[in-house]
Amino acid sequence: MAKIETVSTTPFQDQKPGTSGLRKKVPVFQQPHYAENFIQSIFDSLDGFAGKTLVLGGDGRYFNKEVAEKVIRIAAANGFGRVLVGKDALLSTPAASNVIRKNKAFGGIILSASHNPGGPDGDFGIKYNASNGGPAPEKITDVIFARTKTISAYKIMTGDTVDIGKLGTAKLGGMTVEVIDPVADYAQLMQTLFDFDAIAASFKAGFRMRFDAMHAITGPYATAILEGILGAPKGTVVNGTPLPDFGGHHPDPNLVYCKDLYDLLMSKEAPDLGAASDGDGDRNLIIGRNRFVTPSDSLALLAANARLVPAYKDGLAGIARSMPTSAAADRVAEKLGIKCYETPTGWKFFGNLLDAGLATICGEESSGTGSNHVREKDGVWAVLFWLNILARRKESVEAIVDKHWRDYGRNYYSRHDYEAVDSAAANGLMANLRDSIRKFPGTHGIKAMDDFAYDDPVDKSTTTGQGIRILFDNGGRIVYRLSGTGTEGATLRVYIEHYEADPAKLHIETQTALAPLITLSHSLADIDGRTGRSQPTVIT
Ligand code: VG1
Ligand code: CO
Repeated sequence: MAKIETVSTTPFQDQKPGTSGLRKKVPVFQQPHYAENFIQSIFDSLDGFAGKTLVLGGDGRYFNKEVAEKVIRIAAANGFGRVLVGKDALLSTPAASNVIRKNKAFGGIILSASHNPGGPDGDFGIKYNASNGGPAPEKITDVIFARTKTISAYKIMTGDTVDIGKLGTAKLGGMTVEVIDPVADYAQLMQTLFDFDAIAASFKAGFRMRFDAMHAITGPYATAILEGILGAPKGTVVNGTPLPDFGGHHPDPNLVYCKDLYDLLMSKEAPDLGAASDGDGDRNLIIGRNRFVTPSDSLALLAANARLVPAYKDGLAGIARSMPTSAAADRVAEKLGIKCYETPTGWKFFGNLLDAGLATICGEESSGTGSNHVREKDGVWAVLFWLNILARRKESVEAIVDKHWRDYGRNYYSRHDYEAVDSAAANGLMANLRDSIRKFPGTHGIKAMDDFAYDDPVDKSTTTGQGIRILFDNGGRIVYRLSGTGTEGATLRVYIEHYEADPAKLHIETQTALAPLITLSHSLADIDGRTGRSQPTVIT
């Protein structure tokens, strides 16, 4: 018999949601009451969900099912009317966003630490998404965090079991649990957006790609859509079975963790397109034969070619990019005569712009692109967007990118990450940069410097302290910020950008083109002296 129990608990002091939900090591989440406290704190921070629908899914990483069961039991005890859960508690992040929107759910809980490693010693995460399908804005995550610090009890439905490995509907106490196919609704949505006939025809005519699902959530989605609906040859999707530890790999689709894919695309055997997605399916990597497309360029290119895609054939209302993302998209917006919004890092800041119809396409330098079709970034969507463009233009990725650079100039761009540095040292480095805001301009060709703040044009909220920007006279830029998704010490991210309009200088190796700014990025912040690191851990 199902029964509501009230369990007393004591607060944990470290449950502050970061850039995208609460992320901690698995053993932290395994502490008694840790996950329960956070889930109850989410519900305590929301009003009016009695009898309403909650969507639930995750990226399948280690501990996913256990926490999913806790969410279902706590939701039932707190009075939700229905939980819509992906089979085996699986849903990619964009698919969860779609399920929330399609079913007019009250909100959703996504279990994921995205691109962070998984497994018993890896990372886990919990994120709340609101009824628009997007990550809760800061005004909600602040309330959740405050609640985690005072919580004294949580409610949980005990007894009775629900099998979430089987499609169908069951009851837990007064709540309905509906187990849904994680892929079906998403695949259907994609078919309403893109020219599937044109893409299928290009596969039929011999177009070849490799999609690396990195043993993460997009395996089933990519297999169903690319190989199933679009008729790409079997084997197009590799590493397509989601594993709790992602096969021991780091499910971050960048050139470091997808080196095999990169090498293949640079080789004689290269297919036309290489693509990959991350742990929870919201990021994308795009590599053409012989040409890696930076995420910042990809955003600009998708925007510039949007009219080739049925869903965007009437043009874009606006573009939005996170502040560290390169200004390549700004140039496209300018030419299109539309606005380009610059937001703080994290998809939660795009939600208002999308809801208000101010932006249609959004992107981040960290391999995230998406549109108003959901309220999350969307890896498979970005790949289909590229396939649609390629099918319509019938040119190579390389040719399309080259032409874009000739038309708009090139924003050379790279991000240097210094991972797991001492937190005090990282905070000291940032504080020191903040103190230099008045001192640096006028030296080294620096035009301006600030600590980025964002005024949301829709809800009028202001978010401060979002990263130090150094702007150079020649259009170059260095940005420093600390990661809000890491779980070990601090990660310093340094974003370096240089704009080049000279047609004779469009094909320089990126790190070479950026070398003077990279050197300056070290000295201006005294990275080496303060962190003891002379080299970044990861360059993307
Ligand atoms: C990183 C990226 C950011 C992205 C966030 C979540 O955040 O820089 O652009 O939105 O990850 O992406 P941070 O704070 O570590 O720089 V995901 O795919 O991890 O949900
Ligand atoms: Co992700």
